[in-house]
Amino acid sequence: MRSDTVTLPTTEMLDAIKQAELGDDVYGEDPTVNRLEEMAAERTGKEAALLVASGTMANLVSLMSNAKRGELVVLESESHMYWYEAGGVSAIAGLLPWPVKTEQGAFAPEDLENAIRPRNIHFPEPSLVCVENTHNRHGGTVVAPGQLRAISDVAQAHGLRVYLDGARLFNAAVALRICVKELTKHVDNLMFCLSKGLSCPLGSLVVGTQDFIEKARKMRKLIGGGMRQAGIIAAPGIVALETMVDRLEEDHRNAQLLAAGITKVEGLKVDMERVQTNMVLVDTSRLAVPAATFISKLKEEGVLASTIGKNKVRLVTHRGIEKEDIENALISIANVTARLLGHE
Ligand code: TLP
Repeated sequence: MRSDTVTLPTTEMLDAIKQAELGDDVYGEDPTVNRLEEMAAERTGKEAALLVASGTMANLVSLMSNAKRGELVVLESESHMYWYEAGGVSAIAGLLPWPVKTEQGAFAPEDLENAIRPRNIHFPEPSLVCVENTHNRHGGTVVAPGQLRAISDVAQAHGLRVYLDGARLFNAAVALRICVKELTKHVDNLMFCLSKGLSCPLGSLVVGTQDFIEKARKMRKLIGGGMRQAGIIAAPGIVALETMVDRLEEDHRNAQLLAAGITKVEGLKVDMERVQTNMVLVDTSRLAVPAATFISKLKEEGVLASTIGKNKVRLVTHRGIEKEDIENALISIANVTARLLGHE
């Protein structure tokens, strides 16, 4: 349960890879890539899409295509782009990240308003606001359409674009039981990942206007991301969009089960309000050891988890983890915790 990125491709995906019609995508001639890009644009209600190798690359080419070097980008202070992308926002895109704190991932309109600095000779030009949905470090929390609209209203009033890191966008739509377009209509452009809950081996899609995607295509080439017979990546992506979205609900049910079980374990805490999709954040601060020690003990019991802070453990449900696995994991979690508390 370290991450939904560990999911392996289905047999149908492997068959689709074998049978994929291929061409050179840098010439725009891979029919399978073209089909996936059309599907991605259609699903999200945008004009065009671009297949890239990873979520990090999707975010990077999007930053480079939305803003010019030296400009300011407003990011959520716990966002993936700010925390986990090796500083590409400044090291490669040349932007000044302006982090803003939130309760559960969605900017409060007044906080966003305060972060957008007036146009002044001293300040970098603000050009972009980035939102993450679902929000990873907040525990897979969902940013609802109303919140996105409020964010977009503030950004628009100041002439800024809104970009969405939708690595787990389909989890958000499934959790809210709405069409994904209800979430994408409030942003200018976005990315979503095939390689997380949707179970593909790799790949992410950047989506937006025709002009934006043309620029992103050039930026992808610039950073060495132009791919040739990329249909072998696109083929499982098509299977994923056709067959893997609705099943995310099962991961969400398992996360609820897991979280509810952990709340009953003395010594551990879970904020159930944050358990909205396929993640569970566990507060281990009552144990005498850091979260890293807790997860190494869990590993000895066969349960893999990750830490996202000194006293915070992240567990992610995904395809391949069944209800019985959750029940077994709960037994291990209870045993390890009892031992650490000296109850055994
Ligand atoms: N997140 C990974 C790790 O990097 C932490 C995970 O296991 O959750 N945006 C968001 C919201 C993400 O969660 C991730 C991956 C990315 C972007 C980057 O995607 P990749 O790993 O494909 O570069």
